[in-house]
Amino acid sequence: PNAPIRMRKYTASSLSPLERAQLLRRPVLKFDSMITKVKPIVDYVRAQGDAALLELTAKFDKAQLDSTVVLPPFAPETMQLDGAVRSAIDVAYANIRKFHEAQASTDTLVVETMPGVVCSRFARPIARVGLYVPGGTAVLPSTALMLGIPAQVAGCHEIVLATPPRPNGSISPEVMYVAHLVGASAVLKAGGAQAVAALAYGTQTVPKVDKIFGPGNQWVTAAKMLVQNDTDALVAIDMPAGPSEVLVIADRACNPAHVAADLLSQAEHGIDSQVVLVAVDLPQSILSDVETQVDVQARALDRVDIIRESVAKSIIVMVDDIDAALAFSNDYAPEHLILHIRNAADAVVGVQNAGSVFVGPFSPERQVVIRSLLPSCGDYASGTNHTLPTNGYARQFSGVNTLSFQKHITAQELTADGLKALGPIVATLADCEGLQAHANAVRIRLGSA
Ligand code: HSO
Ligand code: ZN
Repeated sequence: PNAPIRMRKYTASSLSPLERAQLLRRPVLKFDSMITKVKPIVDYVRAQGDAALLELTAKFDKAQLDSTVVLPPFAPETMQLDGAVRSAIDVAYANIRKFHEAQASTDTLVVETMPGVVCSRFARPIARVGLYVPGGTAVLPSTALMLGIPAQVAGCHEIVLATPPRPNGSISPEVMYVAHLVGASAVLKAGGAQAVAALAYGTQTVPKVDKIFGPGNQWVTAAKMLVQNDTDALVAIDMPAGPSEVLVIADRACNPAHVAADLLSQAEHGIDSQVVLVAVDLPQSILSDVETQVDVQARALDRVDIIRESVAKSIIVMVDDIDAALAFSNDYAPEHLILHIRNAADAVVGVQNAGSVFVGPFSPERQVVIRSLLPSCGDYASGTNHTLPTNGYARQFSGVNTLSFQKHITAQELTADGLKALGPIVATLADCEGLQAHANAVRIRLGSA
């Protein structure tokens, strides 16, 4: 317990390609074995419905329930909050709502591709969505906000919020209050793979949903991936979520205490979390200050035992310049990217892969106002979403946003002239594919069948 809380250190320029590839990988997640463990649970809930859900909730969450579903209006006594917490949730709600309202696809897109041929695209909400809010080592009303607000803004008809109950059978009043704010149509008191199965297939009392969102432990993630592949469930998922992570790029302009604080903010999420510091030509003295700050600040935190394990999985990579730093970061594709560097705003053009970027610090030369570097602001209340791609999936996934709760439908209209011009082209292509009925559907209208 007295061993220093310290990240492993590497010099980028002396890594072999294999070593570099290994550093870019996250701590191992054994998905095949997780799927094998999760499948019997999913199958059991699918077959037995509520009875299975109640039994598994008693087993895993130690809660004896008569029913797992709570419908609105939610009783005021289930959402009783400290005044300061309620106001903080209200401000966070307003900011997140404002940013997510601006993202909604509301206008119909109309393009005339050739005279008389008009193509259009419009959005509709995904009707029924399931939002998974993890329980476990922390209560997460912020995750309820991050998932519930875009669902509400997109106009989803049914919003089912699932979260594991506490042993006394209740849900934290903070999460219940958020469920009320976002207009949840039901709260499901269940967690883990059993909650995901109930959302995917529905039970006697749990409504089946069309898409499941939210972070979770390995059981939840494996269950989401399993049901997504079942054509009977006909359900989509937001993304394969994994443990929280952050990559900080720091140069000699950085404040070592701030760098350490930001690294620790994500390291405290769980023992699987990983944090990375990319040090740009950092003098040994500043690097030691950062390391000392990590150790000293971590020891003062309640979750020091979690941090000890996540920091042990974490790394410092030393690079010569900002280009090398961005190259490493883009290959790592972090969930959160923090720029503790001079002229940080200029570096953003070089960011190709990241869930969310935190830009700073204050750049005195250009009289730029102090920018917030805090990933904590984005985790809670600035307005951006904190449900972000992890594990390197920032290469191909966006974080959860309002469009995640909408789908687009396309349409077209042809005038007589449009058909006259386009019809022969279509018939030629259909003939070329040997699909006579396609060609015929055009020719019959052109009067040339
Ligand atoms: N950093 C987490 C979200 C979170 N932080 C919730 C605090 N509460 C994943 O981005
Ligand atoms: Zn966080």
